[in-house]
Amino acid sequence: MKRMKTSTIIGPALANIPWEEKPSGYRYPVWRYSQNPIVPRDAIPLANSIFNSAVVPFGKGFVGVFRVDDIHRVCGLHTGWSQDGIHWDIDHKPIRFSKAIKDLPYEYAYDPRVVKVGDRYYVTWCNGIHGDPTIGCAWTKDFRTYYAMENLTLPCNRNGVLFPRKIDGKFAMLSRPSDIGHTPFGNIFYSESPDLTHWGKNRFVMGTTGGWQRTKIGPGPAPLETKEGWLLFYHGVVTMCNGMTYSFGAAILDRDEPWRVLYRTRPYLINPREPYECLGDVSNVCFPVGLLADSRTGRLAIYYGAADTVIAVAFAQVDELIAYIKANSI
Ligand code: BMA
Repeated sequence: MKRMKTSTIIGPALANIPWEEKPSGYRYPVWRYSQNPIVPRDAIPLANSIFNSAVVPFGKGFVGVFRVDDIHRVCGLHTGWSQDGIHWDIDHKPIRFSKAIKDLPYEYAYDPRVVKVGDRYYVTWCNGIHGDPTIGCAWTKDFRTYYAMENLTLPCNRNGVLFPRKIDGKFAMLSRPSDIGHTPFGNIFYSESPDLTHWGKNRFVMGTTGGWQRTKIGPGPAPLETKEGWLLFYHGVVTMCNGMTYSFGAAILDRDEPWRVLYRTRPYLINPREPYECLGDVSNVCFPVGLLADSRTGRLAIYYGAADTVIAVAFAQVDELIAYIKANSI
């Protein structure tokens, strides 16, 4: 009897995941979409740049929360809709949070992540309070009404990312404590909460090492559960003579104790080298924040902001990628 190959990804199939085969002869496990960038900087009126945005499957298509910096250079979050995950229709007006929590300051919002936990979608982002960055959070079921929640951390913190399921009965988060500026340091930590308001069990996950991840690192899209552990794409920064260069790699975290790092890439997976990654408002940035996965085929589509200006997509096949991470681990 023919045995079905069991899927490495623990999650639903996604038949309409955006996809393009790897160019023949390409050596590495993550490759760029040939039509990048998929969202130009001025896709909606008054946009200066659209980048660092998160997407999830929704209905027959996809929905996303987009970072839009406007022509006043104020950053905000906008909902976007797509049938194919490539062509996006982004709402012209920023998200307005319903039932905003009284007295909760809300000054700016950027770098959203979106993840479904149970029957709610949670949006987390870098939220300005009293001029300092912290992790904002809201939930929605329809991406039309968003309910604001308490901030998930004290300032200063950026890159708050929720896990797609509870760990040991608690909500779980990765985050990257920081400072108020262009933080010259940064390690990834794990925290748990029974209710998304009260947080504890703060554990160190991983820190800077050498090369492309020498200055700081931060979690990217929500971790993807696989049989081998949580697959986490993360950005890494090296400070060069012309500023910070943002690349990304991936790690595999223990499924039950995600603060334990099983493997982590020594080489980057994607680094700034295409013109749209090297030239823009902030040169040399590849910043992953969105991930789609199809458990049937093992296909992955990774959404990343390029040069803080536009959105690009890269693809990978999960088994090939995990084998590469293991073979090239620190
Ligand atoms: C980080 C954040 C990101 C940005 C990156 C590179 O600190 O501000 O939004 O992509 O810097 O400028």
